[in-house]
Formats: sequence, structure tokens, C-alpha cells
Amino acid sequence: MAKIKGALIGCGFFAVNQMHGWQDIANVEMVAICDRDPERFRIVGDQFGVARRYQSAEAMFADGGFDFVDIATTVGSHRALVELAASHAVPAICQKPFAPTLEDAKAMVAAADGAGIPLMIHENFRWQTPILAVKAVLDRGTIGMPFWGRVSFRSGFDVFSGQPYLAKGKRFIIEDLGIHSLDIARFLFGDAHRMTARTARINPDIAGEDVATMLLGHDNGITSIVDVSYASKLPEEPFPQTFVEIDGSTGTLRLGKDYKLTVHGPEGTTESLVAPKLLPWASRPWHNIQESVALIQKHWVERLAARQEPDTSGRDNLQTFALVEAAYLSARRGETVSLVDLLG
Ligand code: NAD
Ligand code: 89Y
Repeated sequence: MAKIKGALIGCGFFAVNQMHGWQDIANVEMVAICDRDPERFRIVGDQFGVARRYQSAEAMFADGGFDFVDIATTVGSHRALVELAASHAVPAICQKPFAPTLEDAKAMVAAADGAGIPLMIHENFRWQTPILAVKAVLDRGTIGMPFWGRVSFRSGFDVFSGQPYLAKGKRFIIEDLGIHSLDIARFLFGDAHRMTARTARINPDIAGEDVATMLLGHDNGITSIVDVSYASKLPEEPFPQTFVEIDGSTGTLRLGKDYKLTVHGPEGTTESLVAPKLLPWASRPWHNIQESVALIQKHWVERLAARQEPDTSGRDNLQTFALVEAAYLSARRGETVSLVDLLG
């Protein structure tokens, strides 16, 4: 069977995980890579045996010969690169955060729709094994109808050495990490229409906020709290684990440290470990994220082959990105923000 051919744009810190993920999918072959920094495409090209290397995305698209493009650059280039893919009618995956603004993100969805191409945002945290396990418990109905939830990510891990740009942006934790937590909240509790947020900057050496507490009103009546911090100095560093608490009409669920899941329902209490696999190319503590990269990319290939929209399509991710925008707006104004006003 002919392989699906892919191309990668952006050969930086995180793209290496994506290349490993592609290498593990038998019917995918990455045939071209691009980075404006030739040293970056040399390193990735040599590591993964990709001969076609480009410094310009325009030149790579002009040569063509691939069925999809995987955009792993930072946010400032996302809109131009998705529009470039659309102009060549090439299906595209784009890393989070979707875009610098909601207006850009909407334009990207419109460009993809206009070109008739699928667009998936690489929103991988909902693909983490522990989060999938939480969703499975909800779907089984063990705790009944959820009415309250908390998605919590609190850490003091140094993310700045690997991703120095994170220290420089005016926006930090909500746009970079909270975006994943907000997407998890949507995945578990459904879309939300109201947001109230408070932010703080504790680390004096960075430009943006490193703490955020967000209160969400979901369309189905569930209330959730999404709290994120990179300023929390804990006795044991949990990075990059997300903790989840859910109270339902007939029970409760707690996803705690070291992937311990406790479910309490009418039949009693069960405890299980829902730890991610340590893939051969992965390294602790990143393996939870790394496994989710492999899983979301497998999902992309399956949906591409079936000509079906991926779960975290551009259209879907507008809802997550609107929560990010709403959180910044709410924190700035000191008031609750309606998503309806943002999404129209
Ligand atoms: P990085 O700066 O290490 O790498 C980005 C690369 O893209 C650089 O090598 C840069 O030269 C290249 N680049 C930028 N614009 C380009 C353009 N127009 N054409 C060609 N090359 C271009 O960044 P990173 O840390 O790898 O992050 C990349 C993206 O991945 C970010 O959006 C980040 O938020 C995201 N990320 C996602 C996860 C996740 O779990 N989903 C984790 C970490 C980072
Ligand atoms: O960039 C971030 C992400 O998406 O996951 C973790 C991270 O690398 C640092 O916050």
C-alpha cells in the first residue's frame, strides 16, 4: 500500500517528538523538512534520514510531493503557514497555540474551509492516557452526571531552558499551557460560555503571567475550575501531570499524583494506575506528553484516510482558543466574559 507522505515545517525543540511519532506510524513517510535555520534542518534531517531539506516553506510547497504538512513552528508564523498550505490545497496540522488572536484563528479556519482541506490543531493533552482514562469513567456513567470539576496543573519545572521564548512573551502560562488544560475541561465537561479569570506573575525574570485561576460555566450547567501555575515549588515536582477532580450525582473521581485514579460510586471505591507508556524514544518526565503526540498523530492519519474531521480540528479549537482570549480579557477587566460575545 502506498505510504502517506508528510512534510514538517519547524525543526525545533518539540518537532523532534513529532518526527518520532511519524516514524512509528508504518504507513507514513516524512519526505521533506523545512526550517529557516539550516542548522536545525540539518540536525533533524540527519537524525530521521530526510533528504529533502528547505529553508523556505514557499520553496518546499512549490516542489510539492507530500499529502500533508505538519507545522511545528511557534505561534507568530502559524497563520501565514496554514494559509500557504491552503493555497496549495495541502491538508495541515498546526501546533498550539492556534494563532496570536482569535481573528487570525477564524481566518485560518476559513482559509482551510475555502480550500477544502482538513486542518487539525496539535492539541495533544486530551490524548494523554490518564485523561483518556478519566473520560472513559465519565462515559461509563459510574459517577453519574458530573456537576463540578477541576483541572489543575501546578509546577515549578524550568520550561524556559528548553523553550526560551516562553520567558519573553507578554502572554505566558494561559496561552502556552493553560490552553491544554482548558481543552481538557472542554473534552471532559463540554463547551463553556462564561469565563472569570485571575492571573499573577510570580517569577520576576519573565514577561508574562505564570499563574492563572479560571472559573468556567459550561453550556450543560457544569461549573469547572482550571488552575495553572509554573510558580509552585512542591516537595515532589509533578511536571507535566494534570490533576483532575470531578463530582457527579452518584460519585466522585480523582486523578492524582503519579497517575493514581480513584473512582468512588454506588458500587464502592476503586483505585488504579493510569500511567502513560514510556515509548522507546521518550524520556521522563516528558513521556506523558510524548505518548500523546504519537496518539494524536495516529488519529490524524486515521481521519485523513477516512476523510473525516479530526477531533481537535481548527473549527473545534476555536472554542478552546476563545477560552484563552476570554481568560486574558477577564483578568484584564476584572469581570466575567461571555464566550458568545467573542465567538459571535
Ligand atoms: P522552537 O523555537 O524550538 O522551534 C521552532 C522552529 O521553527 C525553529 O527552529 C524556527 O527556526 C522554525 N521556524 C519558525 N518560523 C518558521 C518559518 N516561517 N519557516 C520555517 N521555519 C520556521 O519552538 P518549539 O519549542 O519547538 O515550539 C514549537 C511549537 O510547539 C510552539 O507553538 C509550542 O507552543 C508548541 N509546543 C507544543 C507542545 C505540545 O505538547 N503540544 C509542547 C511544546 C511546544
Ligand atoms: O509548551 C508547553 C506545552 O505545550 O506543553 C508543556 C510545554 O512544553 C511547557 O509549558
